Amino acid sequence: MTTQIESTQRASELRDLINKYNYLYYVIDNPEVTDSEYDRLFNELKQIEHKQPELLTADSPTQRVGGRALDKFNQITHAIPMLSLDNVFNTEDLNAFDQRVRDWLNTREVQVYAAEPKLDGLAISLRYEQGILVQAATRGDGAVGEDVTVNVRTIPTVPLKLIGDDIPDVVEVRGEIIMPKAGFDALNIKQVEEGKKPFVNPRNAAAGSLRQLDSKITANRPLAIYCYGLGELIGMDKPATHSAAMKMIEKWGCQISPELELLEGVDACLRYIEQLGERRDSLSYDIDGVVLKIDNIQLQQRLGFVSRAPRWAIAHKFPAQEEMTVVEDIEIQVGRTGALTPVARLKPVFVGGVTVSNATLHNQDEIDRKDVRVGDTVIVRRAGDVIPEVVQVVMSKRPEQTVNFKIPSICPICDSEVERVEGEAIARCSGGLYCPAQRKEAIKHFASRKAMDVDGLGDKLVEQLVDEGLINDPADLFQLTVEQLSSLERMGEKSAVNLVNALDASKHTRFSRFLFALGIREAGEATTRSLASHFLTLGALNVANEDALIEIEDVGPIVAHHIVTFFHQEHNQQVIDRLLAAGVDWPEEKKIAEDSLLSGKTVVLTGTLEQLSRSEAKEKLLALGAKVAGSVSAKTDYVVAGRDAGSKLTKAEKLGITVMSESDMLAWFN
Ligand code: D41
Repeated sequence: MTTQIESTQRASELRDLINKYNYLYYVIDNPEVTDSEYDRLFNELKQIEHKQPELLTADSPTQRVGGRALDKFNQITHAIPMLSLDNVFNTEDLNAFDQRVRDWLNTREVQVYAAEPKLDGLAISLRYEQGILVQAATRGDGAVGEDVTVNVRTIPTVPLKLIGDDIPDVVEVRGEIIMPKAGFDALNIKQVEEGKKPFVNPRNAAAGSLRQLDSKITANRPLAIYCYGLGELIGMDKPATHSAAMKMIEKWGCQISPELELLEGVDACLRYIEQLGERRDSLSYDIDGVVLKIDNIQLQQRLGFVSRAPRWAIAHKFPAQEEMTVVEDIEIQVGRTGALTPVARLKPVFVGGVTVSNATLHNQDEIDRKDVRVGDTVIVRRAGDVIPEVVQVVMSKRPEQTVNFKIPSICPICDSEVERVEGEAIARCSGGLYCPAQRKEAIKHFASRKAMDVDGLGDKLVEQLVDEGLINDPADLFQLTVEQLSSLERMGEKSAVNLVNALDASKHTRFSRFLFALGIREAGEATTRSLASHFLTLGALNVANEDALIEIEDVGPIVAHHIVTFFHQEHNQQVIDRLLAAGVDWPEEKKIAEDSLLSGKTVVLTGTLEQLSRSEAKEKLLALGAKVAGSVSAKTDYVVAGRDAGSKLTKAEKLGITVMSESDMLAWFN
C-alpha cells in the first residue's frame, strides 16, 4: 500500500523530473533519458493523478501536450489545436480501447479503423490558403508551435502549391516530418567526416534539421513528410471518412503513408500491427508503432476528445528500440580473421523485444568517438536482427574515476602481436591459425548453416573440441570418432553417434557451399556462388590469377587478392586435400547457359509465399541464373509478390517494375 504522503511526494518528484527532461529534450536538444523511460515516468504520473485527482496541479506536465516552443522562431497559435495520441503497449489495452469506443457509441457493432504506421518524426501543420503554402508550424505544446515555414519549404515532398481544382480556401494538412534511414546514415557519415557530432537517431536529426535558423542547412538535409490528418478547413465540406480525406489530400499532391489500410474490427488491427512489426526494419524510415483511427468522421465527432487526446484514435507502440543501461565491462573478442572487436558487457536490459546483455563497440575509433568507459550509463539500441549497439554515453551519469578504454596491443587469447593497418579501423591478431580463437571461429564458420551445415555442431561444442585438443582445423572434424566424442563432458553415446552421422551427411555438399565454408576473407555467399558457377571445378579456381578473378561478378580486387593468397598457402592446400580425402564432394556444377531464362536478371521476393519457402524459391531462382536481391531499386527486373506484400511492392509499382505472383514464378520453374 502506498500512503497518501508517499504518492504526494512521488507525484512531485515525477513532475520535476519530467519538466527537466522536457527542457533537455525540447529546448537544448540533449536528451538524458530514452523516450520509453520518459513515457514510463509520464504514465506513472498520469496514473497517480487519475487515482487521486486531488494531487493534480495546474503546473503538472500532464496538463500540456508536449514541450514548449523555442523563442528564436515566431510562435504560432494553431487555428485548431494539434491533439496528441494516447498509447497502448499490448493487446489487452487495445481491446479495452476498442471496448471503450463501442461503449461510448453504445453499439456492439464491429468498428472500421484506418490503420497506418506511427512515424517517428516531428508533427507539423501546413497551412494552405487558395492552395498556396503560407505557413508551416511545429506542434509545440499542441496549442502554440513554432513558425518553421522557410525551413519546411525546402523539403521536396512538401507541396508549395496544391494541385487540382477542388482546393478549399483554407486547409491545414497535418503530418509528420521524418528523415529516412538511408539519408540519416549518409548524413552521419558526413557529420563525422567534417569532425561534427553525429546525430543519435533519425528523429533527433530531423528535429535538429528543422530547427536550423539558416534554411540553407535544412535544405541540405534529407527530410520527407507523410501526411496523416486535417486541421482547419474553410470553403469545403469535411469528407465523410478519414480515408476519404487522405485520398483527397493525396490528389492534392501530399504524400500519405502507402501502408494506410481500412480494417474491420480490433482483431484485424492486431494482425496489421503484428505484420507491420515484422516489416518494421525493412521500411525505409523509423516507426515506433501503429496509429488506429475510427474512419467515420461523424463517429469521431460523437466521440470527441478528453484533455489532450481524441477518444477515437490510439497509438499501439512497438517495444522500444532504445533503452538505458550500465556498461559492466568491456571485453575483446577475436574473430575468424583475427579482428579484435571490443564488446560491452551490459547490465541486462529489455530492448527491441529481447533481453540484451552485450553490445558491439566495433573498434577503437568508435570507442574514442563515443568515449565509452566501464561504469558508464549508456543508451543501447537494438533494431530487429541487427547487433545491439551503444548509441551514446549519458555523460551526466558518469561515475568518478573512469578510464579510457584501449584495445590491447597483444592478443588476449594467444599473446601474438596485434596489428592495425594504416588507414584501417580494425586491429587484428597476427597469430593466424596459431591463435585458438581464430581456429575456433574458422571451424564454427565451416560447420555453420550456410556453409557445410553440420547438424548439431554448435559453437560451444566447437570450443570444447578445440580446448580439448581434439581438433585444430576443419579437416580434423571428419576424423572424430564416437569414442572420442562420448568421452567429452555433457556428451552421451547417442549424441556422439548422431554427430558423427551428421558430419558424414554434411560431406555431400555443393561447390559454392564448400568454397564459402573455407572462410576466405571477404568471400561471402554471393561471391562464392559466382566463383562456383564461373569456374565449375576446384582445379580451375586453384590456378586462377587476380586478373581472371576480377572479371567475375561480385569479385573486386580486394577479394581477388584474398582468394589468390588463400590458395597459395601450403597449409590451406593441405586442409583442402584432407577434406577431399575424407570424402567431401559435390555434384558437378553445370554452366548456367547465357540464354537461361533468368540469366543476369535481378529478382526480389516479398510478402509471404504459400507454395514453397523463401530459401527454396531463392535456390531455384539462382539455378535459373537470376540474382536474388533484398531490396527493390531501379536495377530490379522482377518483383515476386506473395501474400501481404507491402512497401517493396509499392516501390516496384512506382518504379514500373514487372510484378509477378507466386504462381507466375512457379511457371518459370516448370
Ligand atoms: O505517424 C504519426 N506519428 C502520426 C501521428 C499519425 N500517423 N497519425 C496521427 N494522428 C493524430 C491525430 C489522431 C490526433 C490526428 C499522429 C498524431 N495525431 C500526433 N502526432 C504527434 C502528436 C499527435
